[in-house]
Amino acid sequence: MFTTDQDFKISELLSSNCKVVIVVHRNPDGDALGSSLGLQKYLRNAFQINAEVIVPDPFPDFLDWMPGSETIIIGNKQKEETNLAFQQADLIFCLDFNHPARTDQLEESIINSKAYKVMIDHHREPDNFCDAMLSDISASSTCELVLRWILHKKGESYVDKDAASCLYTGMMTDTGSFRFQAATATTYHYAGVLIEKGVQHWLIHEAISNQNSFYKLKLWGLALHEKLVYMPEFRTAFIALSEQDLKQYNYKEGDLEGLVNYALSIKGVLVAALFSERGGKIRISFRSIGEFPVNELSRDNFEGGGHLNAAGGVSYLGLPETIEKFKSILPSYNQLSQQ
Ligand SMILES: [Mn+2]
Repeated sequence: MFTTDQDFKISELLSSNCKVVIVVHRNPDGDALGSSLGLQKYLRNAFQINAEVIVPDPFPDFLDWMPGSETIIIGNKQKEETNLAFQQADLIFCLDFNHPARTDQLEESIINSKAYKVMIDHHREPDNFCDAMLSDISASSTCELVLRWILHKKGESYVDKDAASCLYTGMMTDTGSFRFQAATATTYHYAGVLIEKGVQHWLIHEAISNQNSFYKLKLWGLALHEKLVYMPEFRTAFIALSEQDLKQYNYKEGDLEGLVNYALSIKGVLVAALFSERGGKIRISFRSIGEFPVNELSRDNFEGGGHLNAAGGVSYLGLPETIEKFKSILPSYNQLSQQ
């Protein structure tokens, strides 16, 4: 939790009806949007503050049902609104990221702002760029931490159904629908608290999971039928998609979300990766089961990081070269060759 001094400062700012900006990482996901929109609604209910939620780039369509999503400012499209909001801000909440570079072009605005900066996040090794930090890598999600803070402030009565639905979404998406190890007793308890607020959890699961487009399914079909590679000797499976593959099926942001989990679902597989060639680079998603640290694998080899069981990375080599690099590092991980 924040220190007493930090808590006091934040409360003082909020009670003075200050200008608030809430900012999240690029490629905003369910946890980034859920935590920011949940916090936005809570601040409106508890302090009559209309916080501006700013995302560096557009969010996927399957999240556009979220209450408040229509108020979101897209940083790389609405530049004037973005600059104005940062200039006026007295208080900035940095949610679901540990380093300002994860906000791309917004990094400068965050660093240069004179506002009081508050981080709420669950990624490892947080950078020291905020005045107050609620950073806990054992939390399932940033949504869980936002709710923890609200409950600590005895603000539960200001969490209405909309805020609760947003916070539930991030807890759900960051834990693979409450399946991952990161989903603790607290996560389940908080989910219960939110359901008591009126969250229609079955509709949220429906809204997140059953929103496939025809082309997306065709792309997944291609990925699973032709692009899935299984290396039983290293308990590893991966999928690699070229720019051409994505174009062929009318790729839209978010279409690959969750695909890597199919590679991970092969019996006996401990590590899965998805390589996709987009915008002149290779984006990589890693997943693992148990103790295998894909965040370290990504940090050491693919300029990335994240969580023990879920991490991202990037490669500026070509697609075939990137895959060769990935294959070449597998033998150095003893955990993968021991049966
Ligand atoms: Mn998160």
